Amino acid sequence: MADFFTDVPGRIAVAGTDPGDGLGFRVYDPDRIVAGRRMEDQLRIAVCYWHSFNWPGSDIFGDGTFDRPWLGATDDPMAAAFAKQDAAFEFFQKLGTPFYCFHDVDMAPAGSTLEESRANLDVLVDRAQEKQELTGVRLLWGTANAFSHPRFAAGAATNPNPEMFAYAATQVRNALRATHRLGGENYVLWGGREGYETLLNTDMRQENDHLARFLELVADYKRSIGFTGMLLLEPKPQEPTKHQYDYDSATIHGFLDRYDLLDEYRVNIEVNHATLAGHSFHHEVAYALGNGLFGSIDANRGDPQNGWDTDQFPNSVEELSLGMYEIIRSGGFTTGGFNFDTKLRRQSMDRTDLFHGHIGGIDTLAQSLLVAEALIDDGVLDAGRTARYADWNGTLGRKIFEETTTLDSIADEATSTNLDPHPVSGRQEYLENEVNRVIWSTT
Ligand SMILES: [Mn+2]
Repeated sequence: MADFFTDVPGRIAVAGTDPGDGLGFRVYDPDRIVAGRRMEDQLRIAVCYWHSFNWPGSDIFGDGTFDRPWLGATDDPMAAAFAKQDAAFEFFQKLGTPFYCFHDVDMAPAGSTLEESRANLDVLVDRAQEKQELTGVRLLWGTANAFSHPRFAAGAATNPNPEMFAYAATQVRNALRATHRLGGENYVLWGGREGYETLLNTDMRQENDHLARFLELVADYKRSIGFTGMLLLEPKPQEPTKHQYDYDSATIHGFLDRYDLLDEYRVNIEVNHATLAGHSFHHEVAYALGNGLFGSIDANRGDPQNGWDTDQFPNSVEELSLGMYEIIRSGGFTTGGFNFDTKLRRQSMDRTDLFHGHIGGIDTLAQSLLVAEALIDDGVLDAGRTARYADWNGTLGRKIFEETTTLDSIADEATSTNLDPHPVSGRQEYLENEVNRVIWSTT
């Protein structure tokens, strides 16, 4: 097929060779060594299939605005899927990033039966396999869409009807198998409609039991086919349901612990979902890292002035640097990476807008990575935290954790020594200034 992105003749230039038309990276340089690894291997950037090639630019008030000729232009859904796949791989290759991600129904059209859907997916997976070999582009993760079709209005794994559970299980079985065939490094389960609108019709405990059973079956299946990638759950607090069961990383942590699934799953944290949950991205990353749950990232941000999931391209070094700092100081990604689950704004209808969005977002991540390295080398945050907790290495701090210590023995000693501790400054403003010093001086 002829090129679709005709205004971009070849590979986007890396930093230092910017052609000056905005279609070149200003910071991203795959081979630059940052914190001991190539920048490309630290960031592990992935482009998503769905918002970039499947979504027509529609919103709840209006139809699609984007130039996506494979959507609805032909009566043959397989021919359309081929055209979409050609454009997607052309984009991946021209952008020059190493990974992509997909849902089953993004890549292949759903058939009229489960068997037809599976067969369609198999054909597109064969084709994707050839394109991966040809281009060197790899699969960061696959997933199944068990939320768009009306059958999933009341959820998939948590649907009151076990037939919906079985339908979704079949989709996940097929998508996980496809991910395995394509050498995917992770498999993601976003809760989609796993949540509830009203307790008037919902048994929350039963629905949670069903979700856990689903996740247990998926983990067993993963082992049975020898898939060694990571299984990831994606926290999101609201939307589409009012109460999503996978609210945030801490909620998922408690859920996995309760159902003895902690060894099987980690989290895929989205910047926008972190902020919708009332957290910073920094908080969600630090929580996941601190509890052995960290898996992968969706880099898309929200808009600070509204409360929904706008999935915009990242553009704030301030927002991303501290999360990046936590990731890099913990050793960086293993199987995860930064996926661009990002949507263009509806008026961004030029074909090159998809490049501008990704280029700016990737440069923002690249600059944040440089800041993270500089923060680690500078040491101001680590030194401050170490000093703040230093007394826990002293006599009293150690004694509190001794097995013979009781509440009485602590209280007796505190009383007899007339304990009168004095508070010290948390120095937040000083530390914020120190972070800015590093951000402003990083090149
Ligand atoms: Mn989102």
